[in-house]
Amino acid sequence: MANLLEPFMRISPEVEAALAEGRPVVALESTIISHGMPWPDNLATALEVEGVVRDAGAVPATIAIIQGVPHIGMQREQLEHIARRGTAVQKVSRRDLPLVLAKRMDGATTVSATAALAALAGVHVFVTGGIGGVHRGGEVTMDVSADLTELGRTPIAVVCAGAKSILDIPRTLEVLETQGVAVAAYGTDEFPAFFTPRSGCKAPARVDSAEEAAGMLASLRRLGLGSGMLVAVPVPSEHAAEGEEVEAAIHTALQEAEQRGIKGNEVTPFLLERVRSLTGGRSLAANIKLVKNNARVGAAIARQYAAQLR
Ligand code: PSU
Ligand code: MN
Repeated sequence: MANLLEPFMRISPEVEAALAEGRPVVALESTIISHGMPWPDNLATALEVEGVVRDAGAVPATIAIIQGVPHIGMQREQLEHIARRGTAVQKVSRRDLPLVLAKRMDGATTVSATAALAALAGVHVFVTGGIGGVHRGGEVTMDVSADLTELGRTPIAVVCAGAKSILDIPRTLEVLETQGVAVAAYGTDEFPAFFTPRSGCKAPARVDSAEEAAGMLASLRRLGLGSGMLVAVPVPSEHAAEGEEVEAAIHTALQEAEQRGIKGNEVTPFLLERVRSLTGGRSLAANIKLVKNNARVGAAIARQYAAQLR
């Protein structure tokens, strides 16, 4: 019988060294690469985001599963493999981890699976674009992303640009409260809605610096609650997509999803792709810009957090 305690993850030497020395590390997800953006922009963006994290003084740890082995920190060829295969790669949320590992499959990890693996590896700051949430109509379908329950039980700070208005943002905030997730908007009182800084929802809390966000993370870890936090960074105004254009595209995409009976974990990738194509790629440009902005903020939080632990 295989030894159950055998190391089952591969942590890259660069990430391993940073963790051992208490230097800042930032986790990055891979479903955004396989299912969130088209080839070849997805590979270019993944590499650029890693570069932004490095330039800001932290070590990037992109997480994906290669032949059943979770990788914390990826080689360029591995990133390219996931990016090229795109949606042919299995999308992996927390529930999919046992199967994908047991069957030695490749997998692109969502926010939920990435957060779980990052925390196991000892990484506590994680940057992405947008998190999953309660889908519109979720009070009937119960389509609520595992990202929300993950944040309720994993001690990690997820830095994002809020949630897209393909989702029901007020109910997403309600579920985050139920899950005990500390939610703070970064430099604003309003919870941002990905392409635009405005969602019409007040954020439960506000932080005005990376130092303040890191202080929240340190308190959360000290308390040992086991739950996580969300730092929602508004898209910089010069990169905000045209609000009305994106809203119209979202409205059309939601109707199409309904007509075509799109269900389960295919809903989010379907909506993202339709919004991208209906806006003639303008939503993709905004998406890339805001992920890089989140990477800068996340790396600053990771640096402050590492400094506070010293
Ligand atoms: N929202 C985005 N871009 C993305 C995703 C969400 O704006 O790429 C991806 C993330 O990986 C997120 C996942 O964790 O979709 C959520 O999927 P679902 O709604 O099926 O839980
Ligand atoms: Mn879902």
